[in-house]
Amino acid sequence: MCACNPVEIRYNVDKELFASSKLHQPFVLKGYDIGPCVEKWSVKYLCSEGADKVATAHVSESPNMNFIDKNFSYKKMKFSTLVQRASEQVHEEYFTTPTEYYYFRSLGEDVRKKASNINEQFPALSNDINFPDLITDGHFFSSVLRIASAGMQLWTHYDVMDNFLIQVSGQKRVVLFPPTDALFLYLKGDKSEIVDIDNPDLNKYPLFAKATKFQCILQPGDVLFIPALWFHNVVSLEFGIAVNVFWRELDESYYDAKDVYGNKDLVPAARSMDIVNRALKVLDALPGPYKDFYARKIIAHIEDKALAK
Ligand SMILES: O=C(O)CCC(=O)C(=O)O
Repeated sequence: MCACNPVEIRYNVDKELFASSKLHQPFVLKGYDIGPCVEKWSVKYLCSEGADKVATAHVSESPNMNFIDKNFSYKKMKFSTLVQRASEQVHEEYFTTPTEYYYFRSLGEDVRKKASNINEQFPALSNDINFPDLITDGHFFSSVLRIASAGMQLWTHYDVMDNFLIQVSGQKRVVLFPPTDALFLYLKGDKSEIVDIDNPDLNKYPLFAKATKFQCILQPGDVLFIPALWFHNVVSLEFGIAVNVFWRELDESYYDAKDVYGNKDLVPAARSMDIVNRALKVLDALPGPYKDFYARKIIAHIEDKALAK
């Protein structure tokens, strides 16, 4: 049993209230008309609409894909092959052991310079989907097509932008943790080191016991609001298709101009991290116990001066 808090469910969201940031908590928006994609996006339709495209998929023998063991590889294939294979994989919990799990997230035309935009990469598909009418004009950043085979679990991570995750087909479990849990999640960059959040090794990760889990099961047609910096871990309970839309809540100048994924730390945060790393090098000049003592003093100082009270 999961000691989880349910993610709030809403059937209506007031645009002004949303824009005022008063709703900066995850919620599942139900009953929003996301368009004909829910009925139209069958495997056959997707294969025909993206038939000529080449796609790069994450492929793994483990359902629990993660960057810590790097237990997946990137494989290039025809988009239609990817959709076909991803849809055919059966998760062992249900039937038999699959040989491969697939995960696809669309990328921009120039993967290093441009963020994904499904209007450009999948123009025919983009006509079938309505994004929630809640994003402030001019703040849009990217739209990403995501395809996952049954059982696929995506590592716990945060993004620096607000995000609507629009579930088009298949059920999906999403577990979220608030940004204030950052110290309990053993971060490596934007990802948590804890790969198995359902059976965590609490000897290795004792602080994880303090984390606050929020959970929802997305159904086709549901839209999940994932605010910037909220950690999320996603399990596709079935073969699933989703689109997510990222947008910038803050002024553009806060964001790294080279960020095409929406996950590079904000410019002042990245600069602060560089300065901390330089400070740590300075501290290295001290013998062990002195270094430890001053490191603790610095932690106390940061806690006092920078954490929200
Ligand atoms: O649903 C997925 O496949 C992943 C969602 C995700 O990580 C995101 O929306 O940022």
